[in-house]
Formats: sequence, C-alpha cells, structure tokens
Amino acid sequence: LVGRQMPHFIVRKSRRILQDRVSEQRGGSCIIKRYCEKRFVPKYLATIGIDYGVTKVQVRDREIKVNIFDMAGHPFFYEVRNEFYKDTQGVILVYDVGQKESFDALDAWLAEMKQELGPHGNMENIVFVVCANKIDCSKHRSVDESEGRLWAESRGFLYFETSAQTGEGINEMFQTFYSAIIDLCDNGGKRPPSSMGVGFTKEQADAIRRIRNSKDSWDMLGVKPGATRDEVNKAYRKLAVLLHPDKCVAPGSEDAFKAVVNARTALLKNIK
Ligand SMILES: Nc1nc2c(ncn2[C@@H]2O[C@H](COP(=O)(O)OP(=O)(O)OP(=O)(O)O)[C@@H](O)[C@H]2O)c(=O)[nH]1
Ligand SMILES: [Mg+2]
Repeated sequence: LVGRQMPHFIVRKSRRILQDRVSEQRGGSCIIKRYCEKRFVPKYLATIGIDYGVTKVQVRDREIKVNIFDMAGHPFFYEVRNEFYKDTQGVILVYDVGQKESFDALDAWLAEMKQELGPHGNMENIVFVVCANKIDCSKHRSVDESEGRLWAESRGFLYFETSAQTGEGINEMFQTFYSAIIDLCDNGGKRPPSSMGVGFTKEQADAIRRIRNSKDSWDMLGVKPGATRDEVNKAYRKLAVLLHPDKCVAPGSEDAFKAVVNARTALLKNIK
C-alpha cells in the first residue's frame, strides 16, 4: 500500500515506468521534504500510492500534531489514494508553473475529492491552498501568477508561489495554511468571514478566464462571427462594466479589460 512498505524491486520498477509522465511531477513531495527536512532532491522519486508522515509544529501559541498524506499524482494510484480523502482538514494542491497541464488538472483533482467525500462530504469545511510551484524555473513559465491566483481566490482558496528547490514561499505557505486550519477549528468548522470575501465575484472570475482562453475577437466578446455593430457594442459594454479596473479587483482584470477594448476596436474596423 504505502511506498515504503513495498518490496524494493517493485518500487524501482514502478518509478522507472512513471519517470516520463512530466506533467504529473508537480513537486508535491519535494515541498513536503523542503519543509520537514529543509533539503531538496533534484532526482525524481515518484510517490508510489501514498506516503504518510507525522510532524509537530508550533502555530501561534499552540503546538499541533500534523498528519501529512502525500498522494501520488499518477491516475494509476487512484484506488490507493481514494481512501484518504475522508476526515481531511486541509489540502495542498500543487501545480508546476512550467506545465500548463498540471494547472488544468486542478479541476479534476477537486472533482476526485468531491466524489470520494460523497454527497454528505462538505468541501466548505476544508482549507485549500494552491501552490504554484517551481517558480525558480521562470524562463519556462507557462501559467502566470494572475491566472493561478484567480483560479484559487475565486474559490476561496489560499494561493502561494513556491519553489521547493530554493525554499521560496514554503514556510510562509505552511504557516498560513496551519493558521487557517486552526481558525477553522476555532470557528466550529466554518470558514471565518474574512477568508470568504475575496473582493470579486464568480461572474468576474469566469469572464476573465473565458477571455484568456478565447480563440479570436468574436469569441472574446462572446458574440457569433458576423455579429452586427450593435451586438458587438452591447457585448463590449457588458464586459467593460463587469471588468473595469475601477470596479474589479480580480487578478488579471486589467489585462482582460484591455483585451476586450482591443477586440472591440478590431471587430468594428471590419464591420460596415
Ligand atoms: N526546479 C524545480 N524542480 C522541482 C521543484 N519541486 C520539485 N522539483 C522536481 O520535480 C520533480 C518531481 O518532484 P516530486 O516532488 O517528486 O513531484 P510529485 O508531485 O510528488 O510527483 P508524484 O509523486 O509522481 O505525484 C523532481 O525531479 C523534483 O526534483 C522546484 O521547486 N523547482
Ligand atoms: Mg510525490
């Protein structure tokens, strides 16, 4: 079951097979190692199934015992990790800022957790933190900070930029994470109001995401190709009101607003 309990030759063979799945090597285990052992191992040692560890930490005036379950990212281990979602108080979701697929996979991780918790499971009572990891490799970055932050904060999750290699952001992330879990427990299992309001709406977050992923100017404004001037202007006005930098504080709103202005200008040039 747990990597360390398996015969060595099976672990070695499994690791060899998993080595090529770069998009799943987000650095989850390295983040834990950096925090607990203050070191970094560049060689990839895939987690086999699940690894478990216990540590004691000081948070504010309390000493708390933390049980860490480090899950393997590979789909192959689904049957092993699905047993470990219940009774979770906090989740660290990790993606590699140089691997867009690992960022896109965050939704599937949430879905997997939701499914395993079942209809009575309540994700609202769990603290989530998103780690945008490997920020030391800035040259290869394919998911920028505003995109990651938007995904996290629009769901009421914490967001941190981290590097398990240099240690950047790791301690701050864990301390904030533990603090939030303690606040949640002290609050009877409900998120305190301060961490719920992020200052922007889901509609704004969805619009920014849609604009980023749009394939052309028509798509960006949400109108059909060949739409009339009036239709373009109407769609433009709606988005401009929603995303105007004076009104919208969501990460990436300024760029989205500029993109919408440019899309409208480009479209109107070609519409008689
Ligand atoms: N440059 C850089 N490399 C990192 C960082 N974190 C992890 N790595 C490398 O990324 C690879 C994967 O790291 P792991 O921590 O094993 O990834 P994982 O998410 O636990 O992977 P699975 O156990 O297969 O789910 C390893 O080769 C690490 O050395 C980082 O912050 N910067
Ligand atoms: Mg791992």
